[in-house]
Amino acid sequence: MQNSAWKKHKTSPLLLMAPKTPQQLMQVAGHAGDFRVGDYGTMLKKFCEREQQCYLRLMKDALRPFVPAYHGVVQQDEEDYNMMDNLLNNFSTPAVMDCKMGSRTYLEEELLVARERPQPRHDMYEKMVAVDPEVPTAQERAQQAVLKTRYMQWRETLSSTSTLGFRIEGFQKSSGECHTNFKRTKSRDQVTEAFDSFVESNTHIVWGYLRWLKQLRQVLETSDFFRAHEVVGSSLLFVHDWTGRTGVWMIDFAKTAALPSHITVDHRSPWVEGNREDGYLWGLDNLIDTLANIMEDVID
Ligand code: I3P
Repeated sequence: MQNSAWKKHKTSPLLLMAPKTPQQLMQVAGHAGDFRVGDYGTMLKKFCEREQQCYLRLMKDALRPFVPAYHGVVQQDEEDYNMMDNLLNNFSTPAVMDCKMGSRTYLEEELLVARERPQPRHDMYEKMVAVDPEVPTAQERAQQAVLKTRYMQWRETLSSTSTLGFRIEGFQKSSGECHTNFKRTKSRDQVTEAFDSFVESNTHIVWGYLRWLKQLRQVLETSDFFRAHEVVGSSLLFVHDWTGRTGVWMIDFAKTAALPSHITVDHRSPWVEGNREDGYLWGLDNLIDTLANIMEDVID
């Protein structure tokens, strides 16, 4: 359910978990291996202190209804895990989609590290040339490696992250059919097409999602947590099932950083290094407009 990296492992962790029951169908995306099924309808995600700090604050924030309930740290096989509610518990064979929010997918501090201690990565070079062999520079080709920030920026401009402030990472329909090939899904039309496929053209579901997203936007505008954080690499988890039930939750706070008290962000302004803007609300505005357009096209 948390995090976003089925792309890393090619196969959706959802499939790895053989989702036969709602309890098992719990991870739409995420670094495979980071998740476990917990007791009493919970899920466990590999411990990350930054994420724990976020959840502790979120449990006392206006955003609480829009995040999984957090239940503290548990140990399994000598590993620490953050324990939280499995958001899919109340759905019947749900369909799930992971949408990564924001106009930037790496933290400013990652840029600084990349400058001070550059560590070009071969795995990211390979992922890059698999999509477009023309992209690496002569130097990157010689090294057969690229910096992570360079890779992340390239992914942003290739997808709708840079143009719309969000991108579809992947989805799984209730049939189990999995779609993860969205690296080049960039235009509003392409996003609309993908979304329409996810909801199987069911406008009742689109309507449900729109209501959730508009409520979320209202709450974000008042949230103390949101005001005080740079929210990067966080996703919205969309869930619906055949009964028409829908839900949207914010997940994955491993790269959400508290802002120094002298910095304020509006989450809509363009990012320039140092201003810490993440484009989260800009993306949410565009996501809402995109879904609203689907509804208008149906009504027209
Ligand atoms: C991955 C994606 C993830 C990122 C991961 C990338 O690329 O950008 O968000 O994890 O970095 O490999 P892709 O989607 O193209 O597979 P983080 O957000 O946690 O940094 P990683 O390989 O260092 O985990």
